[in-house]
Amino acid sequence: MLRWHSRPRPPRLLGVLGLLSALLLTTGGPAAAAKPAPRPATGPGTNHATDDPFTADRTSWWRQDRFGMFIHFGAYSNLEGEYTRPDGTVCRDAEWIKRECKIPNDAYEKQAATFNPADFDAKAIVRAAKDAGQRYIVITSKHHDGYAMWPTKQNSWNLRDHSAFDPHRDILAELKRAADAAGIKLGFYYSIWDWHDPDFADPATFPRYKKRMYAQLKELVDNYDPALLWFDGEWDAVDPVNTWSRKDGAELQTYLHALNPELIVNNRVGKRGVVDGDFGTPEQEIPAAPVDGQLWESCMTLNDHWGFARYDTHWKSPATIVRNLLDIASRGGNYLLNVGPDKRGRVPQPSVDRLREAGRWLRAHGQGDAVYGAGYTGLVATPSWGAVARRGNDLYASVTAWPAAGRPLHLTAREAFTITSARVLGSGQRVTVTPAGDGFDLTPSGAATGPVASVIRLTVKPPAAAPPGTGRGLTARSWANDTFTGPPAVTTVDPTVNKSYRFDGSPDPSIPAEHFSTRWTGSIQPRFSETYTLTTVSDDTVRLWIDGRLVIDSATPHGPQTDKGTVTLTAGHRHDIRIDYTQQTGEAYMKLFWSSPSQSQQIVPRRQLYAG
Ligand code: FHN
Repeated sequence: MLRWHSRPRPPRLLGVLGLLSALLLTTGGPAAAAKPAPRPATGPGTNHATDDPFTADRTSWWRQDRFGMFIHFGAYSNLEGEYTRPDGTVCRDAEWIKRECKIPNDAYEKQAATFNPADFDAKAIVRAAKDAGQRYIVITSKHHDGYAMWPTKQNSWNLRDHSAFDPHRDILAELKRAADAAGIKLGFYYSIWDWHDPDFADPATFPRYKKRMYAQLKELVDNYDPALLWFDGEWDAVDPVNTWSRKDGAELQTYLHALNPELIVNNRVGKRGVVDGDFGTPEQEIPAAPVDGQLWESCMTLNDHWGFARYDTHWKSPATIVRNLLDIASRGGNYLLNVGPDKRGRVPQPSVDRLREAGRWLRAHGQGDAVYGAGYTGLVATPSWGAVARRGNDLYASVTAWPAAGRPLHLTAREAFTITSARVLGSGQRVTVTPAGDGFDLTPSGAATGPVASVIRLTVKPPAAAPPGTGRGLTARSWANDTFTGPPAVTTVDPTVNKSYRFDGSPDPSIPAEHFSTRWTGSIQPRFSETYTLTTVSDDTVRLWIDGRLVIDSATPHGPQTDKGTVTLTAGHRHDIRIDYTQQTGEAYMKLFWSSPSQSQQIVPRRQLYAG
């Protein structure tokens, strides 16, 4: 049993003055009037999928902004990456230093009591993010060591009650005010895994920990109004044992969206799955292609540590930062790049300098258009010489290997389209565009515009599109059994096939959460005459036919998974579609996405689906 700290503080018996000071000192102004949290919808008939993160207004800013600043800052920062043991040996780590250096609890608490980030300058941090072109910030509110960076009322292991810091300050409130003033979104990282709370480690007392965790998250949402919650520490672990489950994640998502339906949440709220939260979180890596069935954000360190480590000078170059960002944006992802402030709260100058250089490239010649609001284009294949992102009817070819004089850059087209103009951003040089083989040859007539990357903006005439459809959705027949047996219990018209039933939901209040099935029928109407990729996210089974041909056959019961099939469709034509879906036990999901060279990945929209 981990008994690291005095048990969480019981509600303080505050006198009037104490209560008044507590109200005045709470973050973000007077404490929100106590109001009962709205009761989240659960139970049979509930579908927890309220929108398509790929197209929802709720996620629009996140999908446009592309580039964010991660900040790892906590009690561990006070050690600056080094701990000298009583025997004089030195142990090194950053945010894991308590664990990796086996620091005794009392020694870690003793050092935390000296933590005084007096030089934490929220305005300077926000300015550094803006100078870098980072349009949102995610700061650790509580890492695995359990130390809260705001004046939580749930325990005394926090920056207000256990530090040498000015008790009248609140760095999260300061950062919120500075971010709002600068038009930058603010999110909070929150570790589920908690090395400090004595109730975390024991399954018997874990519910008490969860109660405090929910209360802390409510404090963060109510007092700071974050745009995003970035969970971590969801994995199965020992010392302390981490019993966080998929069901815990499902319940927490429901709770959070009852607090604020606009919140964006990452997939580590659950167990880092395709159905958890709004986006996937590859770490220290860049996926080779768009991720099926989920938005994604690649998070990385700027050196080799998340938290501050005074000896770590292995900084990424501005060129690496920009090229990573271009690759990520061209595959439809976001880039969350980290800084680790030192024990005084200062962001290391080498971080600020490199980020500023990256921002300078983004601001030069409008090159940021290759990132902000840009995304994956299925029209062309990823070239060997750089990355290509699409933004409306412009393709941004970011060239990191400029060709020798007179030599072409080849672009492989996946679908017939025409290029109506080509211009190197920041240069007046002519670019010759020649149809060649399976695409085009782009031949510049001058030099690269710089050592990092040169951007050629190609304005294209995309493949013809049929007008938007007038559909209202597919006919959905659901049975209270998983064999489609007997007359359907309920028949509806579903605007989309976008179902997150999780553990408690079902198609109708009359249908239990387990052992049910749904058959969707009707027609699907593409806007382009192209080869479409249909992607399902399902649990437990799915089979999908187009015009009577079986395109997806995933009939072996499974957990949440993606399956894909391709089919050539004709613009404006209504192709028959049938989907047979079964839920047996446990979680239940069924989502239908499509994509094509001209269509980025999305839940198939209502207007392109017709009942039948
Ligand atoms: O253990 C943490 C680590 O300290 C850091 O916070 C990263 C950032 O995403 N997440 C976990 C490792 O995956």
